[in-house]
Amino acid sequence: MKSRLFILSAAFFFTCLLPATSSAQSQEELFIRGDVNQSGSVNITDAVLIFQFLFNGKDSWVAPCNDAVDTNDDGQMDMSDGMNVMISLFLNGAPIPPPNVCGVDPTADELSCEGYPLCDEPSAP
Ligand SMILES: [Ca+2]
Ligand SMILES: [Ca+2]
Repeated sequence: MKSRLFILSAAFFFTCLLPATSSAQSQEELFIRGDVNQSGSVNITDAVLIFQFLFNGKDSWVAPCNDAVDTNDDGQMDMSDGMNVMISLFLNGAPIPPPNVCGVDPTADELSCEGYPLCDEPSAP
């Protein structure tokens, strides 16, 4: 009887608790906001990629980290994100919100970051 209880408890643990733990970790993906192409810096190429993504559709290019595309940190991926990069770079606009070096998203939103290998490297910026 005790062994059945143990097996049921172990099955409950592995089916219910472990997936919740791994999903919580994926929300803490490190990234650099605005560095869409993961080059280590934010420049005009990132703005071009954002516009390409928006105008040509997801078939033209898939953003691996939607949080990096959301350059104004409003929880949406739209034209204002590409414009925000251009204004920040060329018109002395407000700086792009953090994280400006590898870090987690300080604000809660529906966007995810499925992969940002640049920040996984030991000498990440
Ligand atoms: Ca970049
Ligand atoms: Ca946005």
